[in-house]
Amino acid sequence: LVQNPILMAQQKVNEDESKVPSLSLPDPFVSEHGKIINNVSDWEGIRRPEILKAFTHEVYGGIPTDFDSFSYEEVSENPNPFPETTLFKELDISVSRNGKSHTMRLNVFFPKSSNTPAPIILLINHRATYEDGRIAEDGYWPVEELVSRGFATASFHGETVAPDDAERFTQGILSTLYPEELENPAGMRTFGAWGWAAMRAMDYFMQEPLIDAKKATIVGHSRSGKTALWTGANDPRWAVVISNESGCGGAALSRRKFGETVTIINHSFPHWFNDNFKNYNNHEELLPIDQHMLAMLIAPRAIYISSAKGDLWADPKGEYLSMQIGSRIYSDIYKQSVSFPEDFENVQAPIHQEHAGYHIREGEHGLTLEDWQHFMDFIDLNSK
Ligand code: GTR
Repeated sequence: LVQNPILMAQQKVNEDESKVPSLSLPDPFVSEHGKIINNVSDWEGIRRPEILKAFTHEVYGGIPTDFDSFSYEEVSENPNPFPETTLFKELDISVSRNGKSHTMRLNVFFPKSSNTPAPIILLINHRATYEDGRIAEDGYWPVEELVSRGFATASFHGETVAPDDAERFTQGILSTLYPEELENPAGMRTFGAWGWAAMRAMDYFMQEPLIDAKKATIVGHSRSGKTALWTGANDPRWAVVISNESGCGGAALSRRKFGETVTIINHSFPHWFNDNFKNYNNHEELLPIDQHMLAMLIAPRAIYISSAKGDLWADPKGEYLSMQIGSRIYSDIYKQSVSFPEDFENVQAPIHQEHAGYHIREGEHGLTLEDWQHFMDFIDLNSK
C-alpha cells in the first residue's frame, strides 16, 4: 500500500488497541423521533429507511435506478481460459439515458456440466479482470474452484463504469448517464457507480437462463468490499453479501479510529465517497450512523464479513464488532438465532451460521483462495 507519509504523520495513525477511544455508537433501534424500534414492521417502515437515507446523504451518495434502455450482447473477443470445465461469456451491457449511452464489460463463467440454472457469485473487481487470457493474480478470482463447486461466477472491473482515480473518476457513467450527480454534494461517486454496475450485472443475471438469480451473491475485497456492502444495502436482489477486509468506510467502525480513518481515506481517495462525508474528517462522533448499521441494512438477507490478522490498516476488530453488534438485527428484530462471541480476541475458527458469518485468517491484506473457500461454505449454508 502506498500511503502519503506527510498525511500519515499529521494523522498519527493508531494501531494500538489500548489507545482506541471508548465507543459510543448511534442506536440503530431508536428512530430519529425517539421511537423504540422492536419489530419488523417499524424497522422496515421507519428505521431502515432513515438509516439508508443517512448513509446516502452523508457518506456514499445514492445509486440512481432510472435509465431509458438496457441491452446486452456477447462479444467473444477473448478465448475461454478454462474450456474443459467452463462455458464463458464476455458481454457488453449497454444502458442509455437522456440520449446518451454507456457500455460496460462483464465476464461470466458457467459450470459446463450443469443442467440446472446455477447460483451466481459476482466479484466486483478493482484489480485485473479477464484480458489477454489472464484472469487475475492467484486466488483473487478462482474461477475453476468456484465452478467446480457448482457456481456460475461473473466479474466486472470498476473502470468499466468509473475510473478509480480522483482526476478521472467522472469519465464514465458520471459524465455519460448521470452528470447531475456531480453537482450534488450528496450525489453518487465511484462506490455508487460500481454498485450501479453490479446492479446492471444483476439485471442480466435475471434474464440469463443458465443462472438462478434468486441465489445471487455479491463479493468485494477492500475498496470493492466497501462497495459490496453499499450495493447490498441498496439492492435487495442480492441474497448474500460478502465483504472482505473492507476496513474504513466498509465494515470497520469509524468511531474506533483504528488504522485508516475517515480523514485519511477522504484525503487519499476523495472520489470514493460523496462531498458531505468530508464534513466528518476528524469528527466521526458527529456521523448519524456507524458501520454496524450498514451491516444491518442487509438483513433479512445474509451477510458475511472477513478480516486478516495482519491487515491492521483495515481494523479487523472494528470489522468484527460491526458484524457482532450488527447481528442484533437478526436476533432482536427478525427473531432469528444468530449470535457472535463478545470477545474478538478469542475468535479463531470461522463463524458460519444461517444469516451471518465471519472469519479472520492469518496473513496480510488480500483476497485469497482460503477466503473463497469460507465464502463458498457460507453461501452453501445460506442460499443453495
Ligand atoms: C487502501 C485503502 C483502503 C482499501 C485498500 C484496497 O489503499 O486505504 O481503504 O480500500 O486500499 O482497496 O486495497
